[in-house]
Amino acid sequence: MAKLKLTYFDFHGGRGEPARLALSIGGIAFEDDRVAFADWERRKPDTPYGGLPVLEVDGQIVAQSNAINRYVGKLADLYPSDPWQAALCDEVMEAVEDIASEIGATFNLPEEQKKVQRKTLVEGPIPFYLTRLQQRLEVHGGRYFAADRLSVADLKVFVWIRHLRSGALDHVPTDLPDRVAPKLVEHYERVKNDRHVKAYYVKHGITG
Ligand SMILES: N[C@@H](CCC(=O)N[C@@H](CS)C(=O)NCC(=O)O)C(=O)O
Repeated sequence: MAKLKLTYFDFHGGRGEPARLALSIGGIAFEDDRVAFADWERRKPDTPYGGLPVLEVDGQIVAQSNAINRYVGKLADLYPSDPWQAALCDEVMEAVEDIASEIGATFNLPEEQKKVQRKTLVEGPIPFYLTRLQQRLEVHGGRYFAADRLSVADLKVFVWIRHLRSGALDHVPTDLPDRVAPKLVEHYERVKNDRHVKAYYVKHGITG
């Protein structure tokens, strides 16, 4: 078995969390390398594109969260083998990436600008992606985004909804997903209640 090291920031969310979850669900041993924000400037030049996550596999590095998600999804049997279902899984991960990038662009703005930009996101792009993802979920049976079973796409959406509802995003109402995409919140609960996902958060001391 290859030796895996997944490097991401030291919090329970973001672009690295779906891969952490997938590896844990699959029972695949990996080094969970968590970078403290204070160490990031020093470590940034060692990454291929100046961002995290990165995954080291037997000493070789792969970057880009969705490439990592696909790779670990294959290892953990959380990525569809059927090409069409795989495309549906990819579609959803890229859609989350689109809106996550828009939200990410507000992180380092001065407070007033951040407030304005987040208000714009709350009035347009965030509800847009929530409702469209909900539609795509329903088109494909309403339970999971691809192949009617848990995949890395579900984990990526789960992590995004968890972030939106967490209160960690200033100026984004925590009840936004519940108001505009209740079926997506049901999906979030479905993933959250998966026994492996539950066990992962219990192991990390996170409840609720
Ligand atoms: N397209 C990349 C984006 C990577 C990215 O921007 N990651 C953020 C964390 S979620 C980051 O490293 N931010 C710190 C920085 O850009 O200096 C991916 O999907 O992995």
